[in-house]
Amino acid sequence: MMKLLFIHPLVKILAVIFISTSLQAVEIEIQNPWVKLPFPGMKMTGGYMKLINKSEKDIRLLKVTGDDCEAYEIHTHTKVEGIMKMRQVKDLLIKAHDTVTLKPKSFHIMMIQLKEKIKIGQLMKMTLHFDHGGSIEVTAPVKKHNP
Ligand SMILES: [Cu+2]
Repeated sequence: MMKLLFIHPLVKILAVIFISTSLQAVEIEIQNPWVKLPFPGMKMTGGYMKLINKSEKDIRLLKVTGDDCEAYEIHTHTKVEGIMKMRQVKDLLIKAHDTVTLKPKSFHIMMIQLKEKIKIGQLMKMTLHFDHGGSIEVTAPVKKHNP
């Protein structure tokens, strides 16, 4: 009897989370996700993709999580005193009906301290977390460069 009382509310909570996640997933479409093969000996690389906002409202990418490296950061590439530098940003805005492309020398997901050596064709899973509580799981193949 006690067991039933404890399990029941948890099942309910999980169901609510699942529904809100799948609703949000419809509003952002992910195209052509890929992860760059790191330079030999490097444990850091970039994740890239096209983010298409199909909704009436602005949506922000707040953070990225996954199991393949120690940390995922949202980075931009900006020119500081004539030199291109990477900088972490707190979020990434995708305006209503707009598209943001993460690509080399531009916005990217910095994958820091890869746990294992990765190879071309390997599939990397990461979860993108947006404001309004939605998230999307992305599977990105490892490529040498964007085709
Ligand atoms: Cu970076």
